[in-house]
Amino acid sequence: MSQPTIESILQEQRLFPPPADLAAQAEIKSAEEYEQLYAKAEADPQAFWAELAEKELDWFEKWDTVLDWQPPFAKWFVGGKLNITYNCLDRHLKTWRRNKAALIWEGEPGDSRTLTYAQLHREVCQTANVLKQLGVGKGDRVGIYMPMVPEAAIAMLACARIGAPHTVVFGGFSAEALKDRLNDAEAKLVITADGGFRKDKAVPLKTAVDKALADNGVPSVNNVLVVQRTKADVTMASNRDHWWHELVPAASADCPPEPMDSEDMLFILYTSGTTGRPKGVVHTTGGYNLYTHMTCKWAFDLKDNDVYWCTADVGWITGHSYIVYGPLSNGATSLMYEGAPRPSNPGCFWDVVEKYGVNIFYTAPTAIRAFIKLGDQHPQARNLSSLRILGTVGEPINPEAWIWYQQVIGGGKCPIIDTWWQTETGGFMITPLPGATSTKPGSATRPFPGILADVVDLDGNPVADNEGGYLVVRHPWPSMMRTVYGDDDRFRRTYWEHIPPKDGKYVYFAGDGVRRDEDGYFWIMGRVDDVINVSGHRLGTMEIESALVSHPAVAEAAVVGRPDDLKGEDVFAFVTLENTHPPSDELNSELKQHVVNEIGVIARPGEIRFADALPKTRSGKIIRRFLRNLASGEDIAGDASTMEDQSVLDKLRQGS
Ligand code: 6R9
Repeated sequence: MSQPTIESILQEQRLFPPPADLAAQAEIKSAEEYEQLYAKAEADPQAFWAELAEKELDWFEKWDTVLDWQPPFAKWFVGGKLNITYNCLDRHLKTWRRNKAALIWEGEPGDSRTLTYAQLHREVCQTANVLKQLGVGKGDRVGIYMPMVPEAAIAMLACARIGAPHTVVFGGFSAEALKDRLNDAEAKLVITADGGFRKDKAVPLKTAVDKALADNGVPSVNNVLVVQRTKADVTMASNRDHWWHELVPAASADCPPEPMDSEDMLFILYTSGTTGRPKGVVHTTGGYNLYTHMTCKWAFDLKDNDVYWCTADVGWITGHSYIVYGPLSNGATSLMYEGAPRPSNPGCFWDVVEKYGVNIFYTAPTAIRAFIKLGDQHPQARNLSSLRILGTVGEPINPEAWIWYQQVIGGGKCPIIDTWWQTETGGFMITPLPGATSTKPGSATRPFPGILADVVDLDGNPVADNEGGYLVVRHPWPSMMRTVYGDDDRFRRTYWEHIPPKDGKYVYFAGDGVRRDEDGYFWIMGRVDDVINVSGHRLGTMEIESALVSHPAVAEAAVVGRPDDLKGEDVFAFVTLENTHPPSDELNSELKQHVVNEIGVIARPGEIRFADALPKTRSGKIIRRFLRNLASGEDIAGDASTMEDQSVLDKLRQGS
């Protein structure tokens, strides 16, 4: 791993205090209040979380032990019983929120649907009963491969209702990638749709499921439940495939929530790591419910009459925590949008903000940069005055994009909530609180109360202010991942042994480089491992390399990230070919398409460069540092004397 480099954000000095009127009505009203909460949580994290768990969630049975910490394995609220769907649905039915909009959905073609808490509860219960009819029971895993339609959220909640962990696979993943994930989770059933609408096209999904399941590709799957969305022609296998619209409306709406142990698995979500195989990140029930609830409540300062819109896809952790579980647990109105800005409607996001009077808007820096490019005329032609709070997530936001977001979208009056967190952390870890934290463009600011974030070197020693280091967390928190599904050892190695424990104290290694300034603000500098971040999507370089070498023409491949104005980073691949296959433009395009088939469109390389050989150390390791330099058109940095064959570099340079 290389020491992270400090980039231009170092110079950013501007400070934006919380708007006074917003602070006066906020959950956490001042910097002092934040400091007090932080100090209280730091002094006794268990008491801090127990008090909130008691106050904010409904439990069927109370826990005996707040935290059982046997590093690196944590259990929260041990012995407690609850069901997250009770907290997200049933408890609101006893109040005026019964008829409040839980989900507002806008389809890309302009169709829309609103589900009140009572309606959502009913459909979740019916779907849960269908899952039971199809043989799914507590503990069985269910795959979800869906477009952004209400049924995606309903499917997740229906699984949680009966205690069947879901594993949502982003609809942009290919049949191959879907198959790997379903097999790893040994899913018993898959919920999908014929397709979904995106950028004026009907994108097929069911065909990918058919492909993944063909020739007994996923032996554990017995049934497929299919939502009809695009009305595309699909093949329905008898005895295996069932239409949602035939089974769900006919099912009973009576389905009591399964009492779950606080530590029962809620879901598995696959994410990229440093090896070729994606990791199944395991989250459990009680701690995840509490933490997504609290972070959503305090960082977005949810008010009961707010319309809250997170633009993520439910296939990512952001969709899980901040479209579905966090907002619904708070009784909020969560908006889901199926589409994306497209040439025929570059202002579609702002139409949605205006149409529903969105108050809280949460998106990614890559989207913000795309909006800047599309031009100010689109947001300016709409009334965005309802907006009160703006959030961002997924990658470091450059100060220019931050300021544009604050000025052009927020009209200079909305705090920018830059939330740093990960699939593994379950919820926001470092984030401003809108009424309490003065923001600095490009900084995720301060840790959430209860999160003991720190900056250390590779030996675990503290790093001075303003010096780059590794981001770690010193104390377990309720929504931390519990393990890598089926691989405790990988969990331990990846997150808890990079930085050696000191005096028996383990620290969580996030994989990000960071700098903390003199005010205690964190400036995330990006990944320090072989993970690249393309448009906020996490991709393992090894995953893409494995995909490339699975093609018969490829002898060896090395993938690095290249800085990209729009996407943050782009995939750049160096490939050496078998001598049976001469280089050609056709082969170059074929290899790009091969990666799309193996992983999905999000992993498509921006550039593939053919090389005679790759730069390697004497022990045979590819020197990615040099390739990163070459990909971004920089001079080769550092000492090349450890290289086995110096002429390789000269050739690669000439190629560029
Ligand atoms: C929620 C999510 C996690 C990685 C993380 C980091 C990057 C996320 C960020 C950010 C800078 C932010 N990241 N939020 N970097 N500022 N506000 O994105 O989860 O897909 O697991 O990605 O994304 O590098 O380590 P995930």
